[in-house]
Amino acid sequence: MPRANEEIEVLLQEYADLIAITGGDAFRARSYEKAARAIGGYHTDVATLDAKGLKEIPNVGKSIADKVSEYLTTGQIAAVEERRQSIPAGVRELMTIPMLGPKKALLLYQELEVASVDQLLDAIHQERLRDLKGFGPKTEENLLHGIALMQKAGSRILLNAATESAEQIVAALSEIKGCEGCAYAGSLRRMRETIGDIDILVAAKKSAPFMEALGSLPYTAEIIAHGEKKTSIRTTRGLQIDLRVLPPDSWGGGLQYFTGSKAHNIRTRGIAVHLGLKLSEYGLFDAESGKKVASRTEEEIYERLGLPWIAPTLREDRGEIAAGLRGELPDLVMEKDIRGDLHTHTDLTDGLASLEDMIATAAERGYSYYAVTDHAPDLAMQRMTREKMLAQRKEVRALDRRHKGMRLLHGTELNIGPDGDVDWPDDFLAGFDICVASIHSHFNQSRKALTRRLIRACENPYVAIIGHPTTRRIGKRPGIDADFDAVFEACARTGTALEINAHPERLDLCDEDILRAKRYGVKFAVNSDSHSTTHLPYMRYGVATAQRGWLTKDDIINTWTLTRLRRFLRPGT
Ligand code: DGT
Ligand code: CA
Ligand code: CA
Ligand code: ZN
Repeated sequence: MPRANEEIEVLLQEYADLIAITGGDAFRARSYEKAARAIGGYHTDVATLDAKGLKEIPNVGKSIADKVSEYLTTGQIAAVEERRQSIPAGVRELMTIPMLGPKKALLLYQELEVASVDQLLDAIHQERLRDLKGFGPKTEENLLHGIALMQKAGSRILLNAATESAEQIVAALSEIKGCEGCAYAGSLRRMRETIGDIDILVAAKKSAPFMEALGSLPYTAEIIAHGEKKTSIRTTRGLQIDLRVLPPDSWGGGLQYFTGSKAHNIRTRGIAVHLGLKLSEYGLFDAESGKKVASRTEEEIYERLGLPWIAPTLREDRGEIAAGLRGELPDLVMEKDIRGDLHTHTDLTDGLASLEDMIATAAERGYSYYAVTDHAPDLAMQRMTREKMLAQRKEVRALDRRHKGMRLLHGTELNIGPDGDVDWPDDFLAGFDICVASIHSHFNQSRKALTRRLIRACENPYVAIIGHPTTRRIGKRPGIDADFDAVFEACARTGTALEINAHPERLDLCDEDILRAKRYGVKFAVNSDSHSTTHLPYMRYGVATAQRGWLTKDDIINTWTLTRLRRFLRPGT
């Protein structure tokens, strides 16, 4: 079900890790890593490309193109298989611990014969790491934290991976004769940031054809349970899918029940009991006579409970029932309300696509404005200079004249330094249409220092948006420890927007932080932070996260008209 691009990305990344772990050439490891990312983010399915087409992918030369072809014909890459032989699988597992690099993993294996996460935990508790060079008490603490983070993420998968799989399954099952309705429910319909398993519902009179079909999909690895009402499978990627077939007349009841959350359902069932009704997966019934009251649609069911229909993204028992009873549910922002993306990159820094390609793809999305915000020089790897920025601005202005329907903004993503300073002095910042500022280093400063740093960035009159405010990476890196209430207060006071970074690995701010920030009167910007044309559609995950934070159009600056947006970006002009 994933594109070959993603499978190859995973494999080449593993190859890069294995090269690094076996002490191979760091430059070589890096070049595989770059190629992995380039292939993963490439706009065309590599399975459709010939050797020449493969070499047109950035960072892909002959040797890597050959490996890709080999994978496409044989399903594996011999060089990767060979490297796998020389390193126990457990050592590779060590590398998946956030904050543990290949060098340390190899050292642990060679010096202490640690070859699994469990063995590492033992070694930490026995304080055996203390004798190793480069492993202090602080490292132990970081490792324990990293392991906890990894175990918490467990087998939950990211929202985009789950969405892509679920949409393919829904499409396949919808084709089957007798299908009167098909949708995904559960945490995925609520668009939670990670998904435990995918719950698919079908409305049909006969269940067998759907159960059969699920079991024989090309990516089904194992059938966990097979029954008349429910079938569960595990995909080749280890993801569990539960399929339930409902009588068409119970569609609304089933959808409401299996969308959850459990906490929301406990509330709705409570209301039903108060009204002398009973709510189940088959619908709403009179408690005494057992007569059916409503079951065909969710709308009917909520209506009979005295509630308006509640958007799935709100169904987390965070006050949505009370708000619904009062008729005060928020008029949630929708993806179509987004008029533009305000944080994107090109291949001038670490993006994979050219300025022209990014802009052309953005225009296809129907945006009325679009900001290019490449990295500023303090992120040294990016080798940015004033000259490069000014040259890019010229190009942006020229392209702006060519794109009739979409206005282009020239911006940058500044780095918030350890003291809260940013890369360039005011006179140079004044030349940008928009400045996003983000933390990219020194994540482990004290809480006080991190808080002060963010607040100083807000106080910079040229900084309009704080990018990925907590810097977390889901399942990989925790967010920084700052006093965010103080930061939210500063954002409201200085008119600085907080980003809702839509990248599925970030979703930063997260739903709960958004709810908290909104109480301070903060404005938000939902941005894709695209590094490839294939990332622009991530916007939908950012919008879903904004919905989970109860946001309306008015809360989000990139739903505003350009005139209103410009006034926000440059107050007083
Ligand atoms: P997940 O899969 O961990 O990401 O989270 P969900 O919310 O998809 O949970 P899951 O797959 O266990 O169940 C799907 C929905 O079915 C859940 O949101 C509510 C409903 N549900 C499942 N089991 C129960 C239950 O015992 N009681 C109630 N009230 N609802 C349940
Ligand atoms: Ca689920
Ligand atoms: Ca489930
Ligand atoms: Zn960034």
